[in-house]
Parts: sequence; structure tokens; C-alpha cells
Amino acid sequence: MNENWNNVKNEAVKWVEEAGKILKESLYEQLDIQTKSNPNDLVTEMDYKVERILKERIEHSHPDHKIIGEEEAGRHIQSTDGVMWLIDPIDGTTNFVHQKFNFAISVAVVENGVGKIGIIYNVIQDEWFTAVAGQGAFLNERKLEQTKPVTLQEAVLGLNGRWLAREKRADEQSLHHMVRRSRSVRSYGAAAIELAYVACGRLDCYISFRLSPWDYAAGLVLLKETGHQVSTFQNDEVPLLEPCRIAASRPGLHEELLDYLYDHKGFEY
Ligand code: 2AM
Ligand code: CA
Ligand code: CA
Ligand code: CA
Repeated sequence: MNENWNNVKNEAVKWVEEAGKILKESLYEQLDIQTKSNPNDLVTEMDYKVERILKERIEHSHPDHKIIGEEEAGRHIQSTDGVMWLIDPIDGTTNFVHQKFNFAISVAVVENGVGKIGIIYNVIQDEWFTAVAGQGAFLNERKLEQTKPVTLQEAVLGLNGRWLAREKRADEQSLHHMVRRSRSVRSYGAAAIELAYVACGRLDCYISFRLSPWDYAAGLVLLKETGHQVSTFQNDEVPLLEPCRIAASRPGLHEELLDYLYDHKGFEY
């Protein structure tokens, strides 16, 4: 198997554009909204619809590729052998429902566990964050710069405020101390967008206590191309078949953050 990843990327961008158009058209229609793991975990008919469209297109062009999607596809997949797509049909479903703004379609292609293509499309802003391994990352037509080290004191952190509310510990290594020592904190409600924002320098890091591979697989490719560090809180490589705690940051800052995050306990989920 010897894929031309640029061709695959162009194909995928075309499909994502088509799906994005359908999402825009659905914004002011009456949507069927349901809950999943808890009352704040939403899914709409459009999440399923976009995942199905992308799956259909991929299967038609690449019948030998595997597909994992947040809503339905690939529940049975247990190995990263071969070529695998990871799809988040709507990242930021709560934003999609409540704000009609700041949601994305995230698509990644990995080969034998190695990221080859990352696409994060912020539908309403019409911003395309794309990367093909070894060729740099782009925001629309602009190539993103290599990142440089930064300290916590100068850093704007990307973090969902809910994690702070759940923290029980109060020692020097608490998240509260970490946040107070930073320059500022931002929260956009869509992990893929926040990872793309780290890649392009709008955020200096993004931290989450629970994300799934479809949330971060595309971001991983972008972040690698821009020289960022991505790992679990234990500084291991993030997995592609199970959820994890994840930090993505500029160099220097990453080590400082892991000091706060490494053995973080005392959490409810
Ligand atoms: P989603 O919108 O695709 O579900 C919200 O802070 C971010 O966390 C979103 O990117 C959201 O992705 C993700 N997320 C992951 N697991 C979640 C869960 N169980 N409930 C809500 N959001 C979740
Ligand atoms: Ca979801
Ligand atoms: Ca998601
Ligand atoms: Ca989703």
C-alpha cells in the first residue's frame, strides 16, 4: 500500500466541505437533540448524518481503509494496523446546538498508528486547519510557523473550566495554582478547535482530563508539524484506540504543566 497522502487530503477536504455545507444549512432548522452518557453530553441527528456521509465517501474511494467515528463507526476496531480514519463529525456539539458557532469537523488519517493527515474545519469561521505529515501545517493558505519555547508565566492556557470546578486537591501542585501562575485562560468548548488554536499560536497549550482519539487525532498531525509537544499527563504517547488525559503545548511549557498534571488525583468524572 503506497498512498499519495496529498491526493487523499484533497479528497477529504472536498468531502468535509460538502458536510460543512449541510451543517450550515441545518443551523436554523428544528433538530432532534438527544443525550448520551449524561444530561450535558449531547448528540443531534446532524452528528450521525455527517459521520455517515464521510464514512460512505471513504468506503467508496478506499474500501480497504478502517474508519472510527465518534457516533457509530468502528466500534469493533482493536488494532491500528493499516490505514485508519478517525472522524469527529461535529466537535463541539454543545456549541453547535446552543451557539451555532465554534464547532468543527475533524478528520485524521493514520497509517500503522502514525498520523499522516489532519483536517480541522471550523465551519462557521470557514477556517481550514490542515496538515500532511512532513509538509508543515496550514491555516487556510498560510503555512504555520514552528513554535518556540514559552514559560507558564507568559502562557495563555486552553482549559475547560469544568475541570477546575471538579478538583478537590488544594496543594501547591493544584490546577488552581497552575492557572493563577499563567497569563490567562481561555475555553472554546471544542477540543479539536482548541488543539488547532495551539498549532497556530492562538493558545499556548490545551489540557483535557478526558478526550477520545477522534477529538485529537487530527490535532496531533498539526501539532507535530508545528513542533508542539503532545502527551498524556504521564508523558506517554497518546493512544489511538482509547480515551486519555492529554496535554498539548509549546516546548518548555509542556514540562512545567506536567509537573502540575503528572499524578493528578482527587477527581470525579
Ligand atoms: P464533542 O462535542 O465532539 O462531544 C467540550 O469541552 C469538548 O470535549 C468537545 O470537544 C467535546 O467533543 C469533548 N468531549 C469529549 N467527551 C465528552 C463528553 N463525554 N461530554 C461532552 N463533551 C465531551
Ligand atoms: Ca459528543
Ligand atoms: Ca469531540
Ligand atoms: Ca463529536
